[in-house]
Amino acid sequence: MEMTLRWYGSGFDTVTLKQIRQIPGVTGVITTLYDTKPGEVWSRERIRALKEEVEASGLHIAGIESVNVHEAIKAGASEREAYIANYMETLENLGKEGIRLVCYNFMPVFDWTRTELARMRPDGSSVLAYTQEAVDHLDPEKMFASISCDMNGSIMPGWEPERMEHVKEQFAMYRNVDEEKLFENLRYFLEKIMPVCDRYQINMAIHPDDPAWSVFGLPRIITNKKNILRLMQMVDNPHNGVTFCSGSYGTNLDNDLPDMIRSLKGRIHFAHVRNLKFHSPTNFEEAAHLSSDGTFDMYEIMKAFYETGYDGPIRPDHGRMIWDEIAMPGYGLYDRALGAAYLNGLWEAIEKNAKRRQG
Ligand code: DNO
Repeated sequence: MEMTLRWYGSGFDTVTLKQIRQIPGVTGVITTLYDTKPGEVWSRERIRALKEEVEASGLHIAGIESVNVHEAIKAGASEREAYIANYMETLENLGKEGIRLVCYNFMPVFDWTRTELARMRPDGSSVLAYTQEAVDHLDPEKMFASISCDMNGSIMPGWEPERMEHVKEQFAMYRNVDEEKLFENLRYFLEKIMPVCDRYQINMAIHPDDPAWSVFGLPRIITNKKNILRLMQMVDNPHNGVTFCSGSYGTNLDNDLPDMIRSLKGRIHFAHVRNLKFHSPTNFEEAAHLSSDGTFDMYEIMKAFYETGYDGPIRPDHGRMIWDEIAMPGYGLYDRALGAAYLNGLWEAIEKNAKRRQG
C-alpha cells in the first residue's frame, strides 16, 4: 500500500504540499481540480499543471478524488449522453497524463451527509457527527444552510453552494428513480466508460454512500456487501472497482468491515481508513483513528487489507479539529497526520509479523 493524503489544491486547501511531504511515510496526494463542475471536461493542460505542481514538491498524484458524476447521469435523464461523453474525455486526458485512479460516487443530490460539523468532544477537539433524528426534522433544502456556518470558510466536497441552490430541481429529477433504476443508471454509465478505462488502465473506484442508507427519501445503493458485490458482477471488469471507506460502510453497524474487504479482494483500488464512535446505531461521531477512541478495530481492518495483498493508496480520512487548527471540517493537517502515522505503524507491525511467521 501507499500512504497518501487528500489535498484540495493551492487556493482551496489550508494544508500545503510541503507540510504533507513532511508527514513520515506519505509519498502521494489524492487531489482534484476543485473548481471544476460535475459534467465539465478537464483539460489536459490543467491536469498537467496540477501534476507538475505536485511533483515539484517531491510528491506525486496517487489518484483523483473526485471526478464528480453529473446528476443527469445518476438520474438517467436524456442529457446524460453528452455528460458521459464529457466524462470519457476527462478520463482520456487523465489517462494521457498517466493518472490511473479515479474515485467517484453515485449518491443522488447529496454527497456525504453530516448533521454537525463541529461537535465538541470532552478533550476539547471537535468532530463531524450525524444523528438520524436531526435529518428527520430537517427540510433538505435547508440542509446546506444548517451546516454552512461551521464550514470555517471552506467549500466542502459535494456541498458546493451553487449546486445546493438547486436542491429542489435536483430532487425532482429523482421522482421516478428507485434503487433498481439507480443501479441500472450506474451500470449504463460504467459500461460506456469501461473501454476508455481499459485503454488507459484507469481504475474507477466507487465511494460508498455516507451514511450507508437512504437520506431524505433519495435512493442509495452503495451501502453494503450484497450491493457492492452485485455492482462488481454487473460490470465484471477489474477497472470497475471500489474505494473502500471504513467510515462510510461502517456507518451501518451490520457491515462487517474486515469481511467486506476480504470479499472484495482484487477490486479495491483505493482505501479511506477512519474510525467512528457510536452513541446509538443512528447517532455517531467521527473519532481519532486509534481503535480505542472509537468503535472499529483498526488493526483488523488494516490486517484485512494486508492479507488480501492490497497495494493501492490508503489515506487517513476525516480527522478531528485539534490544536486550534482552522481548516475545512475533517480535513485539517494535524489529526490526519496523526492518523497516517498510526496507520503506517499498524501496517509495519502487521507486515513484520507476517514475514517473521513465514520464516
Ligand atoms: C468526504 C468524502 C466524499 C468523497 C466522495 C467521493 O469527505 O469522503 O466527499 O470524496 O463521495 O466521490
